Amino acid sequence: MSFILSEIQNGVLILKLNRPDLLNSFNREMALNFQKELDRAQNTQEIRAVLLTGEGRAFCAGQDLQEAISADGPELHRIVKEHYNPIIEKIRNLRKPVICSVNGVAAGAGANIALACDIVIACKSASFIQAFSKIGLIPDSGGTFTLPRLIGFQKASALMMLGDKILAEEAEKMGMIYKVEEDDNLWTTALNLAEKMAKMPTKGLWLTKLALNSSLNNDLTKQLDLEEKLQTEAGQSFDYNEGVNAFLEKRKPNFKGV
Ligand code: T3D
Repeated sequence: MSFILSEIQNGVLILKLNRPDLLNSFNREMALNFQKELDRAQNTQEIRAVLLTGEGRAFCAGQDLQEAISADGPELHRIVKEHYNPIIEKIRNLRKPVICSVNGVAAGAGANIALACDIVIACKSASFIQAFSKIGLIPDSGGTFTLPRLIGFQKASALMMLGDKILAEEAEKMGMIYKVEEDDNLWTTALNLAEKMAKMPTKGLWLTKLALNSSLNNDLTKQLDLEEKLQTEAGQSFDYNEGVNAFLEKRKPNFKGV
């Protein structure tokens, strides 16, 4: 049984974390398989969006703590360097939108992987826990970068130090995630959203993501220069031409992601 279930549907690569008995916590094999799937998404033209979720009642409980303390498991610095850091880099640098459908608890690295995605929706019963402080660790998987930028420094430091459980509706209110759905509707909503995005001008979405990534560090002048450069690139795409012509001809556009 693979720890990552994957299938392509209508241009969407659906990835399901699949260790439900252990709340989809990550061991090495699962982390490396996940990285391979993200590489596949990057290198396959047919894939225009990625949808990430968890099997069973949880989204992901972070690192498999059994593996972390096992004498023959990978050392802690390798877990961070070889498992989580590449996952976060690959999500942020993926030239396709990544939608995360949080179907239950997202704890530790599981929470921060979800928050690294481009759009995060969660069901009402889902929750987010920066669980690291409870076991003497610091938040990894980009959490110390992402969370203060999403919800502000003060809230982020409190959540990271206290390890409070934040329910989905509260997470939405504080800007941690995009939207909350009723439990029964989550999957349909997430899949519809991913399929819709896969039909959009995905090259433009990638350039938007690139600009957003850089906006986290650039000053205004640098960001304006970058927008000029990326807008020029977007303006040379097939999709821009198609989008404008479809608008003027009053027809539906047929975007190709190039
Ligand atoms: O080396 C390093 O660790 C570096 C990497 C760090 C990255 C990290 O992610 S550190 C943070 C690791 N994660 C956690 O600390 C979360 C641990 N889990 C929990 O706190 C709770 O399980 C939850 C709050 C997520 C859910 O609670 P609950 O009551 O719904 O479920 P449960 O009963 O605690 O868990 C169900 C089973 O999953 C249980 O196994 P059992 O008793 O049925 O055999 C539990 O042990 C197992 N499980 C849950 N999380 C993990 C896990 N097993 C291994 N590792 C886990 N992270």
